Amino acid sequence: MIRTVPTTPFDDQKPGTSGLRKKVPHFQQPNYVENFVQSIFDSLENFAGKTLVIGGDGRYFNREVIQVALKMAAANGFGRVLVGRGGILSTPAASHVIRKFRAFGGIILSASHNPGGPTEDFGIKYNIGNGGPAPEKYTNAIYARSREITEYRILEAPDVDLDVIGTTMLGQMQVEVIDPVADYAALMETLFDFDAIRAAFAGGFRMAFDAMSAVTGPYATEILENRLGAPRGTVRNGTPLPDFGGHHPDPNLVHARDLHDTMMAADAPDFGAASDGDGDRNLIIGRGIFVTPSDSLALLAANAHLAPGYAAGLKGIARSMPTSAAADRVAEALGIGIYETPTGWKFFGNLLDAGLATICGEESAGTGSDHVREKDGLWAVLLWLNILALRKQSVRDIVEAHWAEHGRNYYARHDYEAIETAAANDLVAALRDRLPDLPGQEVAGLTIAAADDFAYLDPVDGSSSAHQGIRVLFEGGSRAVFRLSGTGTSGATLRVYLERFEPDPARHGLATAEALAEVIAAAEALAGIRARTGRTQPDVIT
Ligand code: VG1
Ligand code: CO
Repeated sequence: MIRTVPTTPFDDQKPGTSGLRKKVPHFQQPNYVENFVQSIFDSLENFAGKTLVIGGDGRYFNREVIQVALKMAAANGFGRVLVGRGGILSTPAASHVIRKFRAFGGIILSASHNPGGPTEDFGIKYNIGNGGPAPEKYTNAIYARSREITEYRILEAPDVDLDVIGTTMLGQMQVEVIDPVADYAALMETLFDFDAIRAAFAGGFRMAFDAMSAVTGPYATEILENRLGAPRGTVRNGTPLPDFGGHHPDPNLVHARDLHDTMMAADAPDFGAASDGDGDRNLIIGRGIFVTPSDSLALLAANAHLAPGYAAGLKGIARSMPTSAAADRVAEALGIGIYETPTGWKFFGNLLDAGLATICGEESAGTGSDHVREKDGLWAVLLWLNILALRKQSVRDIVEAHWAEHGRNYYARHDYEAIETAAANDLVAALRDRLPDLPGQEVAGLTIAAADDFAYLDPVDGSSSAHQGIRVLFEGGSRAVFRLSGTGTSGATLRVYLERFEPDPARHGLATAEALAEVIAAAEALAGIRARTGRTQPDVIT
């Protein structure tokens, strides 16, 4: 029986950079999940009888929300739902399943790199039929609907058994529990030279992959160990846990410290990698060398033709605005387009659909291509493996040769987490007010060439997005960018992105902090971070 349940709106269901993210107890308030899911359905049209994909990163509360979403999909008239076994689908795998089965859309349950558990984070995101995160016109409509919702519809039925592959009926709706790994693994085989990678492992190539007790474990084990022949144990922390073992499933040098230490040791493997809670991010470390995500994007773009899926070359490269300009130099060298978008994967979808870009990336350890419409952690790892297997050089040699050819973009991001929201807003507002006066000024020995509040005009659909980050460009190509996070769940997080371009190979061996010292000082002088936030240093440097 379908029940129509009266409800009252919540005023805080505005999706952020990547869906709605809150603490679990917040989501557990009566009707909180139901309101948001109904708001998604209410803002969509013509989905009666169509297919929806549902899956999540396996974190605490995943199964409960999947049951609610299934019963609400049935009550709202979907014809079929594909759901990953155990409620599991990595974000890129969900994107692929939406595309492969030509689904109407998908609901992905994840708070990505944020911690999980009864008092930690949860999230809900809607993806459209191209497999990508809903663009702003959808998320704005969902939010508007959530402000005026008065009722939701749900089927009264027993829970669906999510642990058995097969098809059952939920009212009039078919529920297919699918293998979460199979379709994705098959896709990877079409893109990369599995024979070459297999030969490398057989020849003694060693790798460490840290799945961080998150969703990528089963995918990495199947692809790296079962299909590519990497020795058992190559995948560490490969079993997804609802609380990620109490860790932040964030693949950076702070939270993936063990992997970092492994890779800096004298007997380090040839290649180290990690992925995040929902499997869309990647961390790349060679023996003794960390590769910044911005450099990784540039290197992957420059070498992608070595993989069968990209042998025909790239149509273009897209990067988020705060990502370093290393990829721009590759695009220039290849004679292809480069696109600069606001932060968040939802802005890449149109460029990929229109065939303007083939590879996209963000400084936050997200890289991907037109094979799906999400960033894809394991994809980046496999492309690296493909390149390493064919070039037969170390990560360090490949990276240093790249710098010698294109110059080096020294880069770091400083995060100030859980600061007071008002202080964070004031800091950005004060910078914004000063923008017109900044050009020509000298700060900490650097001269400001230009400064603006980044706005994006989508070249495909003409939509615009303002206030996407304060950019301060210095003479000589250095840059500081300031923006507030749209994925945090407590207070505000200030992100300061710092970059310096160094063309001279004789100066490519500096420590990042040393190379960026002037830009860091200039950023502090401009924004007054210490005085405004009370913090003397960032919580996380990536
Ligand atoms: C962060 C990153 C951004 C990324 C987003 C979602 O957003 O900076 O690059 O697209 O997370 O990634 P923000 O607004 O907190 O800076 V994930 O892996 O959390 O889905
Ligand atoms: Co993620």
